[in-house]
Amino acid sequence: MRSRDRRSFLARAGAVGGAAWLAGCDRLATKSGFAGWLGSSDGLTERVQRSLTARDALAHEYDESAIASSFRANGSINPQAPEYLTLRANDFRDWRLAIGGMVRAPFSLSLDELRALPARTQITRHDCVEGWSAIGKWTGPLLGSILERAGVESAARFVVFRCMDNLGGVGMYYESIALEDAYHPQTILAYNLNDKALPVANGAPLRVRPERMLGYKMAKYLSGIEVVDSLAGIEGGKGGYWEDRGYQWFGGI
Ligand SMILES: Nc1nc2c(c(=O)[nH]1)N[C@H]1C(S)=C(S)[C@@H](COP(=O)(O)O)O[C@H]1N2
Ligand SMILES: [Mo]
Repeated sequence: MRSRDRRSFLARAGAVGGAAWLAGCDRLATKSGFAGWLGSSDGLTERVQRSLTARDALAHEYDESAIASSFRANGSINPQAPEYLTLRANDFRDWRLAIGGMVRAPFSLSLDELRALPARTQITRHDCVEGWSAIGKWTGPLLGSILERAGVESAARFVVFRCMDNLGGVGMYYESIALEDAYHPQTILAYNLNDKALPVANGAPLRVRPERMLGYKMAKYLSGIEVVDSLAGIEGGKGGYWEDRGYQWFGGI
């Protein structure tokens, strides 16, 4: 990133974080007593976790020697949606990632274009709520740099990830994170796992890695990224495939 870009990137990240924090305080101040707190446990978990750990704290990064010999795959591991099979048959040469919603300049990127961007590599531990962990090495551009290029509108609050699989049930997999977590310095769009193109089982051609979050937040098989100000009108309205089925939205670790 050029230093001018970097400065505006940091200013943007700060502005978003500050606004979200103030909104949180506001909610706290206007709630009448403890019952109000309990009534919104998801918001409570998010607030408590955010206050106990610095918002921009980094996930631990490991040495090469810690990398798991084979990275476990979970959830969808072999999507059968016709659109996905067509893209896969041609090694994703016709796939593009669409960036849209509340941005000034929507655009899309091919896999080659993504691979040409400045990238970050990080060796981190993936924690699934089903009770397993695995350490892997991920490479790809910062999500923040992509958002910066699109120009996020000031009223936007969340980034929604659209996926190309449906876990065999109704509704496609999707996920969402707060803008401040999208600008985290370890939130990347990964096209490589352990220095090789992402295998189909782990999300080919592209997945998101918000490293301070649980496994289900790490959406695989991305087709698009949408910037929004509310999650209410999307699918089940809870911000993600598993959230619509009862998982907690924030998913921070
Ligand atoms: N599109 C999509 N993304 C997904 C899932 C899925 O089923 N579909 N499963 C989630 C869950 S619960 C976990 S633990 C991780 C698993 O990632 P892995 O297959 O690379 O281990 O992906 C997450 N992202
Ligand atoms: Mo998971």
